[in-house]
Amino acid sequence: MSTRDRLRIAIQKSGRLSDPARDLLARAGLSFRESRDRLFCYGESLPIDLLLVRDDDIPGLIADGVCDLGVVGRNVLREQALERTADGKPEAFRELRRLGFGGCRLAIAAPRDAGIDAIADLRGKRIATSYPRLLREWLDAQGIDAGIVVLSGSVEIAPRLGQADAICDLVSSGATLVANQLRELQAVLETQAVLAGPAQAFGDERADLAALLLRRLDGVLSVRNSKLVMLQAPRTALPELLRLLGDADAPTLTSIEGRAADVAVQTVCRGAVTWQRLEDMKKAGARGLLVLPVEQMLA
Ligand code: PRT
Ligand code: ZN
Repeated sequence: MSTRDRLRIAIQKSGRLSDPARDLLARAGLSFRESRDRLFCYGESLPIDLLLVRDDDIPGLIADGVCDLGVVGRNVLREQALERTADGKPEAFRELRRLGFGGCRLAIAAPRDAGIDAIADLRGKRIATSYPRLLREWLDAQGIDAGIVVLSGSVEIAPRLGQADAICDLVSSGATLVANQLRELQAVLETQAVLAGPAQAFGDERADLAALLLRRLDGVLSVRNSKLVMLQAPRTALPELLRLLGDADAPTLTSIEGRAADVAVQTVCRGAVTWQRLEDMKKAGARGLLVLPVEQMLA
C-alpha cells in the first residue's frame, strides 16, 4: 500500500448521492477548492481530498488504492464485493458507517397478472436485474432455482418486452413499479449510502485522518434528526411528559422562580418531533414548548 499523508474520498459526481454526500462532509467541517474539471477537489480545511466519479467505480477505486474511502450505496458495494470474491480475490471493503440517506430496497417484483404471487412461484422463471450476484445469493439462500437476466438499466420494462418474467430492482416509493404494473413480492436487500473503506487498516497518516473524520461524522449523524426540546409543566405532569419523550436523553429539570409546583424541562429528542407529539405534550400540561435544531454535538 502506498504511503500518503492526505486522505482521498470518492463520492458520486452527479446523482442521488452527490448532494447529500457533499452536505454531510461539509457538516463534518470539510471544505474544498473545486478544480476546473470538477473531478478532483482539493481539501482546504483538512488534508482530505475528493474525487468525483460514477458510483459504480467507487468500490474498484477503493480496492485499487486509488481512493481511501468512498460514499456509495450498499447495493453497489455488496454486489461488487460478491463479484470480487467470486473471482477468488480477497475481501476488499469494509462498511465503516451507515450514512442515513439514499435509503431504498432491492426488491423482486412481478407483473400483477403473471401468476407470481409468492416467492416459490419464481421457480424456473427468468428475473431481470442489474444486481445478478446479490439476487443469486438470495435465491440460493431460499433454495429457489430461477434464471437471471442481466440488464444494465430500464429493468422495469423487461417483463413487458418479454425479456423476463419478473424483476429485481431498487425501489423507494414504489411509484415506478406501479407505473409499470408491477407488484413487489419480496425485499432482497435493505440499502442506504454507506462510508466504505478498505478491508485493511491504513498504515500511515491516513489512519489518524480517517479516525478524525469518523469521529466528526458520528457527531453529525447522531444529531441529524435530533431536536432540543424545552418546556415548562406542573411537576405532576412529568411522568406523562417523559413517556411522550421516550426517545429523549435524560432530561435536565430546573425549578422556576416563584412557581414551586412547576418545573422547566430541557432534553435532546432523537426522533421526529411532530406537531401531533407537541399537541399531546400540551394536552399533558406542557407550556411554552420550544423545539430547536441541534447544530453540533460532541459526546
Ligand atoms: O451516474 P452514476 O452511475 O453515478 O449514477 P446511477 O444512475 O447509477 O445512480 P443513481 O444516482 O440513480 O443512484 C445512486 C444510488 O442511490 C443507488 O445505487 C441506490 O443506492 C440509491 N437509491 C436510493 C436509488 C433509489 N433510492 C431509487 N429510487 N437508486 C435508484 N432508484 C430508482 C428506482 O430503481 C426507480 O427506478 O429510482 C426510481 C424511482 O424509484 P421509486 O420506487 O420511488 O419509483
Ligand atoms: Zn451507477
